[in-house]
Amino acid sequence: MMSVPASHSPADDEQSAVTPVVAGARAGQCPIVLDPMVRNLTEETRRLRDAGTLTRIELLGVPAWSVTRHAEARRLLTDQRLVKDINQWTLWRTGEVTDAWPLIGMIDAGRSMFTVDGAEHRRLRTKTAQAITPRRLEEMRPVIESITHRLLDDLAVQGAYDAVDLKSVFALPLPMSVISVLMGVDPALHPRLHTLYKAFFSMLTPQDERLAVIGELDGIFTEMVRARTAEPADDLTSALILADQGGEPLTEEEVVGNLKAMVAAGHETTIGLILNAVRALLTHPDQLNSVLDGKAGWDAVIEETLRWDTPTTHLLMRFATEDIAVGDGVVRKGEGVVMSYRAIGRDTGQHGPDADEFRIDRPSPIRHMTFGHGPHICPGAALSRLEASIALPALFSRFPGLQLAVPVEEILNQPVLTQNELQSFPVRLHGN
Ligand code: STR
Repeated sequence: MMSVPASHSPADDEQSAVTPVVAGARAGQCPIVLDPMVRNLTEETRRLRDAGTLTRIELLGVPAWSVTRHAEARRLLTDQRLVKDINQWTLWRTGEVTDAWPLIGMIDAGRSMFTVDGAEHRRLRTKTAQAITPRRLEEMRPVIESITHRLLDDLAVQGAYDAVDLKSVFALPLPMSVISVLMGVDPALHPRLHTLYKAFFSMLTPQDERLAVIGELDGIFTEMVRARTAEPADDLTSALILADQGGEPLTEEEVVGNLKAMVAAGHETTIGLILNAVRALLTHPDQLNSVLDGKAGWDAVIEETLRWDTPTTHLLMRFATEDIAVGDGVVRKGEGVVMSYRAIGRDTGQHGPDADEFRIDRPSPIRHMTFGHGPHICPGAALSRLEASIALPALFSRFPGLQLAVPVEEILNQPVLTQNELQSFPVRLHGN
C-alpha cells in the first residue's frame, strides 16, 4: 500500500523511492519526493524546475508526473487527452491508491465542474462562471468593502496593544465571508468550516479523521442544498438549483459538488494571495513605498504575488487517456499529471533570469498562469483579484506602520502539500 504516515521522515523517502512505480519513468530518473512538511519551498521548487519540463514526483508514496514549465503546461491544459476523471487513473483502478491516501480528497471530490470535462463540464460550469464575471462582480464591490472595513475594525481592537494574527482576524474571514455571501452559506457555520478545512488540508490529520471531515462537509452542504431547494434564496446556490431554460438541470449531487468546490477554492486560495502579498511587501520595503507613493499600482503587487508566491503550489490531478509526449518524456496512458504552479510561476524561460525575485516593476501585464488555462481556468480569478485589490490598500492605508511581529523565517507554511498557505501571520499594527 502506498499510504503514508502522518509525519514524514527521511527513512520513508528512501523506502518509497525504491517502490516500483508505474511505467513511463525514464530509466534511472529518481522521483522528487514532495515533502508536506517542507521548510524551504523555494528550494523544493528550484529542484523541481531544474529537473526538467516533465519530472517524476512522489506524493506521499504515490508516483505522478509534475509539469514545471509555463509553455508546456499551457499546451497540456487544452489537450483533451488529459482528463480529470479519476477512473482513468491506473493506480486507482487497480486499487493501489485508495481512500487511505491522504491526498485522495483533492481528486475524488464528487461530481462537479472540478472533476468532469467536455460538454458535461460546460453544463456544470457555465452558470457559476457567468455569475462571477468582472462586470457582475461590480455589484459585490460594496459588500466586499464593508466586510473589509468591519474586519479592519476588529483587527484594530485586537491589535491595539500587542501583536495580532493577520490570518485569523483578516486574511481568512474576508474571503470566507465573501464566498459565503455569494453562495448563501450561513455565517454561523464559519467557525466549524474553518476547523474542518484546516483538518482537510493539513497533512498532520490522520486519514480516518480526514475522511470524517469530508463526510461532515458533505453533510453540511447537502443539507444546505436541500434547504435552498425547498426555499430558494437570492444566492448562487439557489441559482444553480433552478433549471436552466432549455438546459438539463443540475442534480443535487452536482449542486453540492459545485458548492463545495466554490467554498473551498473561494477561501483557501485567497487567504494565500492576501498574506503572501503582505509578506512580500513587508520584506521588500522599497517596493511597498513605491506602491504607497502611487508610483506602482496594487494590480502589479497582486499579479507579481500570484506569479512569485502562488497560492496553489501543485494542482492535482489530470490523467492521460493515451500516451502523451511532453518535453523529452512521455506520460503513459493511465498515469497522473500534476500542474506545479509554483515552479511554472518561476519558469525562467517565461519570466526571465530573475524569475526567483519579487519585482512589481516587471513589464505589464505579467504573463503568469496561476489561475490555470483552458476550460478549467479558475472561474473565481476576477473575484480573488477584486478581494485583494480592496483588502490590500485598505489594510495599508488604515495601518501604514504595519510590521511583521516575528522574523520572517518564523512565519511557516501550513503542513499542506498542494497549497501555499501560512500557519499564522503575527503583525504589529503601529510599528515602533
Ligand atoms: C477541496 C475539497 C472539496 O470539497 C472540493 C474541492 C474542489 C475544488 C478544489 C478544492 C477541493 C481544493 C482546492 C482547489 C479547489 C479548486 C481550486 C483550488 C484545488 C478539492 C486550488 O487550490 C487551485
